[in-house]
Amino acid sequence: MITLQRVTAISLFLLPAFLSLPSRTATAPLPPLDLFSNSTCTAPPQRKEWRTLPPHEKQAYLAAVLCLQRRASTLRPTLPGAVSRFDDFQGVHIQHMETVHLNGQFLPWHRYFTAVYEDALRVQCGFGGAQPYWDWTLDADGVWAESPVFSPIDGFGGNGPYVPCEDQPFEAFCIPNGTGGGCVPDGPFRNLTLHLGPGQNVHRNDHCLRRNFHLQSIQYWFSASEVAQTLEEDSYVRFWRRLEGLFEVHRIGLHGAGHLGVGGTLSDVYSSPGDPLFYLHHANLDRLWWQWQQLNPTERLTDISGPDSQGPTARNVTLQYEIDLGKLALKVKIADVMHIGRRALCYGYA
Ligand SMILES: [Cu+2]
Repeated sequence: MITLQRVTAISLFLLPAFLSLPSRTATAPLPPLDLFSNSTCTAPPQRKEWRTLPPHEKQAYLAAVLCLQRRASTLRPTLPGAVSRFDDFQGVHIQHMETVHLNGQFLPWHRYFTAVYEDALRVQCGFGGAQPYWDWTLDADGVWAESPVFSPIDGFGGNGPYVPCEDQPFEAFCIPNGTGGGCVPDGPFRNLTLHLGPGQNVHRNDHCLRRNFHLQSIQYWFSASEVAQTLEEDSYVRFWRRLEGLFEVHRIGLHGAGHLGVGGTLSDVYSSPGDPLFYLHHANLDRLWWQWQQLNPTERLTDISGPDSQGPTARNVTLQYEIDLGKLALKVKIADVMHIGRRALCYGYA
């Protein structure tokens, strides 16, 4: 069980140290990304599985992510520790984590969040492709560490060296029985400095990207039968609940298994988008939602439900419910993101 309270305590404990860091030059804020500015969708870009991309497309994607990590943050008034545009996305996830997980907004919110990230790679970093996804089931039967997504040459780098949980700086998000825990030692993100996190911290706190592969999560959950049974659920609520899972070892679902199977930064429920693999993992979850919708489009392109929070005053999520990405993007209604090839969105899955 991941203990969230621990991290808040750690963040408060470290706060004075953040305040003494030199501040960066402020930049004029950009308007939020507007995915409606070109709302016709005639040739939707096709999102592909990472290993099917030719080498030059992999390099183009990795270069765009590195570029986003160099672009200046525009959300510093609300995210004091953000340095880069990449941090802005991580920070918005931190700020919204508690209202967009374990509730009915989970899939639409992350669908829109990933699409806005993809849009930022294009608009701010000249990326000409589509957001790739990672079908982890292709790696679960083989040697996880040898997955093409972990390639140090044309992937995201591999596991951190072994560090026991008690020796890791952010023990609250450390999974027992992990095989790593240290900083990612190779690949394009080996020198990545994360500025926000861990946990809910949005003040400057430079640290490395960590991974801590947890093989039991993968072997148990990333099976063809778990995917098939998830797709067989007959309502949005049942499908979403099974897919998202809970933050518990025995009910982590496909979503939780990706976060915990990679571990380290990606297992931090608040600041997991610090690992660029977050977006490939969530694109694959989105692909499964889209597959599920396509099994019965008449009903499922409008099927949305579930509570909008975890508290006793929760309302029911409807198609009219607004998805809030803070100042990252304009608000849209859930109805606007139910179909990936129309309206605010414009992509497909190959
Ligand atoms: Cu999330």
